[in-house]
Amino acid sequence: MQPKVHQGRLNAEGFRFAIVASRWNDFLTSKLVEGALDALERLGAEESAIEIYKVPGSYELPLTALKVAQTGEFDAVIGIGTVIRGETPHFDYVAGEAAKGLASVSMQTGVPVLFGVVTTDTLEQAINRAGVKAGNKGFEVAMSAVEIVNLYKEMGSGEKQTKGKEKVFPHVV
Ligand code: INI
Repeated sequence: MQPKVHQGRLNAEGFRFAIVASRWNDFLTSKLVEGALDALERLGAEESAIEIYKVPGSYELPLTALKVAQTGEFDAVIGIGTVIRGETPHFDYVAGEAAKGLASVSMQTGVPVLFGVVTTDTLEQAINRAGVKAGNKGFEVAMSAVEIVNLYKEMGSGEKQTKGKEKVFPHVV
């Protein structure tokens, strides 16, 4: 069997991206933002097609992402933050609300909202995920954003899907 496979290309040209980034643990979070910008640039996004919104902590990411998504100006919103279990008794609340809230913004608005919040048990694990040694979660999440906007664009422009009914992903058409 060879079923038809749908997957997004890695081409950021023509798309607009918002990064909503927490300032908490900024020495790591700023590395994640740099990683995301690096990926978007390498995949062809224009500098003018990217805007960054900074918020105090990861708890503030969801509502900010909602307001950003509601502007209708962006094809995807990338939430970025760092929450370290060892650093706070609030870990579960902050990390949990950020994850639930960002997912809920996606579902409410139809705009893809990517989860680029590093949640770790230790500072060392967080350092490892911020590309200080290798691998940068910000880079990865931006790649995912580009892939998903391309997938939704393809789905939104499919003839069968649009015939006689409203488009499912109006924000990317
Ligand atoms: N916010 C983070 O993004 N990471 C953390 O590790 C963190 N800690 O440790 O508490 C954190 N707290 C702040 C929180 O996100 C809110 O900004 C604050 O509670 C005000 O609403």
